[in-house]
Amino acid sequence: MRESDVVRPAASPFLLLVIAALVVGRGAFAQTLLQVTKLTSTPVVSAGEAVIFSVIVQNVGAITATDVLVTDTLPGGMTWTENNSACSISLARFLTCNFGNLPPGAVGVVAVSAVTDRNDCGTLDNTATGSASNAASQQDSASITVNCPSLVVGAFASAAVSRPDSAHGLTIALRNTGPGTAKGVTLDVALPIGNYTLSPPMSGCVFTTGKVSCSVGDLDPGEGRAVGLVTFSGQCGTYTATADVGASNHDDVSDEVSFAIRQAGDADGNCDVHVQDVFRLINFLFAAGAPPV
Ligand SMILES: [Ca+2]
Repeated sequence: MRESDVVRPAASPFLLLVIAALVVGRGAFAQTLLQVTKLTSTPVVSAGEAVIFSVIVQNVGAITATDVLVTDTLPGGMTWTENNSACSISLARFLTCNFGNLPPGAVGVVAVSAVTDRNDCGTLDNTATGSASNAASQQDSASITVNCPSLVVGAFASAAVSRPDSAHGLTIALRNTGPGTAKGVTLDVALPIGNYTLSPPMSGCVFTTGKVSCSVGDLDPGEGRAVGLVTFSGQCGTYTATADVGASNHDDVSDEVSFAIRQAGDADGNCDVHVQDVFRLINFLFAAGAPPV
């Protein structure tokens, strides 16, 4: 075979263009590398407490990152604020930071905070995005758990029926059965009759007409209180006491209890036992009259 018969691979014009573009591109289209880190210093809170996310964008490449931008759609349902003049928040939750040009190693940092409430129970997931005109976008995420309280209340009478000349007791029991602290718990009890005393005594309670109001304070998960009330009424009748419990981070809950104060043998409930009580009982038993109270 003669040498002239050997087919030499010719340098493709296309390949030359690619090489030329790469050489030129090192100057005109050089890329750098961003690193985005999302953090929280408040990974677990109770409803009503503040939550904080931080975003750090760093140029970890070898050349200046240009027009560095951080965007972050923050969890809804609360109003967020930020702490960097390069940043702004629109419509309560849309964070934008223009960090400009970041030389190699430089960082842009912003912290955002908001106050949670009873409607924020659960997990707040959040992802921040960092970008530059000469770097690929990067993302990082963080989560915050918002624990809510769960208040339960029960109203109990010491006896379903008691005598006019004996003490009648009420107990109001309340407990936080949720995973979050109940903040600023209050108890209001509507009291149907007589003058009541707290037994045992309890601070933070104030009596007004027909009512006692107690500032219970915060109740941690599992924590409870029992409030005892005693009255010497003297008035016969059937009564209902209503207990309402609320907190700054919980909806109101209530319970009620009914009890009677009655003389033995007092069929008409007027606190006196007379012959008409006997007739009233007979009338009920044999003539289908109105039932004795
Ligand atoms: Ca009577």
